[in-house]
Parts: sequence; C-alpha cells; structure tokens
Amino acid sequence: MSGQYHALYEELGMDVARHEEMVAAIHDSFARRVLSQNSRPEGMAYFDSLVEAAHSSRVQEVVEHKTAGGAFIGTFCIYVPDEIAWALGVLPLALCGGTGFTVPWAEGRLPRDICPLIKSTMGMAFSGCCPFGGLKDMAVGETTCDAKKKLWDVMAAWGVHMHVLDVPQKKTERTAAHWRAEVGEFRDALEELSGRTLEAGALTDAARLMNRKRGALAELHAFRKLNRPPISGTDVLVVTQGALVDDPERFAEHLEALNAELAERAAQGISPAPDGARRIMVGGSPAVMGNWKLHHLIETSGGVVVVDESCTGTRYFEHLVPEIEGDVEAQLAAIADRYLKIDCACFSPNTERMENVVRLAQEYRAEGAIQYVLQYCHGYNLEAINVAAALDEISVPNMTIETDYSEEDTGQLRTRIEAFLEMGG
Ligand code: BJ8
Repeated sequence: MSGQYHALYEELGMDVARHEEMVAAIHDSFARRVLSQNSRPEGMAYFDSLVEAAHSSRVQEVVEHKTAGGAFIGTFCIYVPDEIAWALGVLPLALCGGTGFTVPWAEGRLPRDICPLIKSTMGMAFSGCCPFGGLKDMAVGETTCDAKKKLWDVMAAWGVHMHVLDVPQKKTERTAAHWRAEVGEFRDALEELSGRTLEAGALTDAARLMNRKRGALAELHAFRKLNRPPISGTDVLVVTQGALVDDPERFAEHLEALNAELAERAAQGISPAPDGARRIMVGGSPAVMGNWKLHHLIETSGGVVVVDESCTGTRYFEHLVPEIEGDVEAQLAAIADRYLKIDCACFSPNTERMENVVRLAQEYRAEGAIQYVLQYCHGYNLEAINVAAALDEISVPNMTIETDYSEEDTGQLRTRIEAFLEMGG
C-alpha cells in the first residue's frame, strides 16, 4: 500500500499503522490463495486491483462524491435495495469484513460466540481500520439474523446513524406488503439524507444499471456450467466480492470484457481446473472480500467450485428488477418484490431455498456440495440439515464445514475436503 493515502487516513481519524498491518495481512492471504493460481484470465487483473482499491482509490472516490455534495451509506446485506440509493445520488457500499485481522479486537469487546463476519466488521469499523467508517452518513442494517439485529443497537449506541430495514422472517402476502412499506420508508430516509426527491426516470436508470451488473454476473456464472470452466471458482468469488464495493458501471464494463475473454478461452478449451477435477457447489454463509479460505482449499485439493449458492454468488445476481417506467410507487413495489425473492436462511420455512439448492446443483452439474457455515451462524448451520436432505434426495454427496477466519483449522479442513473429494464428493 503506497503512503499516498496516509494523510487522508489521518484526516479520517484512522489508526494508520494498524490499518497498514491489516492491509498487509489481506494482501498476504490474497497472494497465497488467489494470485498463486495457474492459468488465470488476463481480465482478472482489474478485479484483483479491487482488493487494493477497497482501501485506497475507492475511498478517494467516496471522498470526492461527498465533496460534490453526495451522501454515502454503508450496508451489510444484499437485502438493501441499492437502486433507490443510486437513483437519489447516494453512494452505497458493502462494509462486511472478511479478514481475521480485526477479529481479536472484536473478541475483546463483544461476545466471542458470534460469527467471524460480524466480529471482523466490527473490528474494522471501531479499531481505526475502516476508511469508510468515518465517511458514512448512515449505516443500513436489517433484521436478518439475531446477531445482526442486536449489532445495530450496539452500533447506534456507539454513535452510528443507523437505519434498520425490517426484513420479514416468513414470506406471505401480508409480510410482502410489510416489506414494501419498509422499502418505502427506506426511500423516505434516503430522500431526507440526500435532500432530493426520488424520480421515476432516475429509478429506471438505476434499475437498468444494476440489472446490467447482474446480467454480466449471470453470464460469468454460466461459463461455470461448461465441462471445463475457463475460470476458477476462486476467481469468480473475487469478481463477485468486487461487485459489492466497486462502482457498478465500471464493474459491469470490466466484467463484460472478462466474459468476452472467457468465451475465447472456452472455445480454445483453456481451463485452470485439472482434468477430472470434481465439480463442487459451495453454499451457505457469504464469503466477503478478504475471505478466500474455503475456495482455495477445495481448488487445491482436486475440486473446482462451479457454483456459489450464497450472497457472494447466485443469491446476489439472480432475479432482475423489472425496468418499469413512469410510476415511482409501482417501481418501488417491483423492487421490493424482487428483493424478497432472496432466500436467506433467516426465513422460516425456507422451502424456496431447498428448491433453489436442488435446481442449482442440477444446472451446474455439481458432483458434490459443501455447505459453508461461518462459525456461530446458526441460521445456515441449522438449515444445513434440510439442505443436506434435499441434496441426498438427488444423490449429490455433501458435507458441512463450519469454520471461521483463522488459519488454525486449515490443515484439518484440507484433510476432510480431500477425503470428501476422493470418495466421489
Ligand atoms: S441475505 S446471508 S447478506 S443476512 S454469516 S451475519 S447471517 S450469523 S451475512 Fe447475510 Fe443478508 Fe442473509 Fe445474505 Fe448473521 Fe450468518 Fe453472520 Fe451473516
């Protein structure tokens, strides 16, 4: 990391030395788990650069956006309808932490038995390691898992301006109406923050922009259905993680270029996956930027990850927002309905997810499935029982891995994954 941003970090009240240490730890993990791969597409260079940009040039862009009078919000879940923010000139950015570096800080102040994603996020936000922490005008939380729900109260008590979206826990007509009202209140909050009124044309444009991004991600994932995918699962994860932090238009442009390169690689039969690599579906908790642990282990143990059934995978890009014109209320309702299709483990019952797991395993011809459960993520951990039953039903061998962001269990995990792949997983 160049020192060119030090003055900015100091201005933002960060702990510059600690932040440098954290970035070095992230880069070390990235070099070992991502850059070390063979036969990577050239177009990955841009997405690799996003890991650095997330702590440098992207921060500068947010500062410039704010200097020009725009508002900035931090988000923690793909349930937040970004279209509304973009349409009001508000820049949204996902602030979930994927590094283990800041976990010890959080463990000293929060209960230890909460998931590493939350501990990492809180550690980044409050130990002077997150450049966006002091820049955000508002943080947007949601009522998904219990840990997050209570976290928002802690953050509010620690001085963060919070807006919490009440995501229903079951899907009925009544809760769908409630969710539409929540999305309406989110619009109200952002109108107040931005001092602007949501206009139909701007919302349609934002929907088109987000759909372009989702469409490019869907195209990227379609390459994984091929017998020999032209890109590794680890690299697809890097791209999807970048989608949560990058400028959507620039991201879509670079992804469209990568997809064109992948089409050529596919035509030439170029694949980073070794012959006979087992096709693996990974599903469950999200793996956000900084977290490449499981994919690396699978793809250096004789497997290739062909689909991510997660919020850093299919859950993020499936379902486009209808590009309705002319009526803001109708657009908002359509946006709300689209987001309610997300099958997070916070829903009960979650039969939709069981159907999606089966569909995805079949579409991507998974020869095995690994359920990824972040330690203490009770929703995905308990739901793994029903997901395993659904996969058993279609004879897809599967296993569940519960892990955190530490390095301690990597040897043990590798042994388990190798055994699973060797046994035909
Ligand atoms: S829609 S998965 S992004 S809530 S890993 S903090 S669930 S204990 S991140 Fe998520 Fe939205 Fe759902 Fe997706 Fe809690 Fe689990 Fe931690 Fe999690």
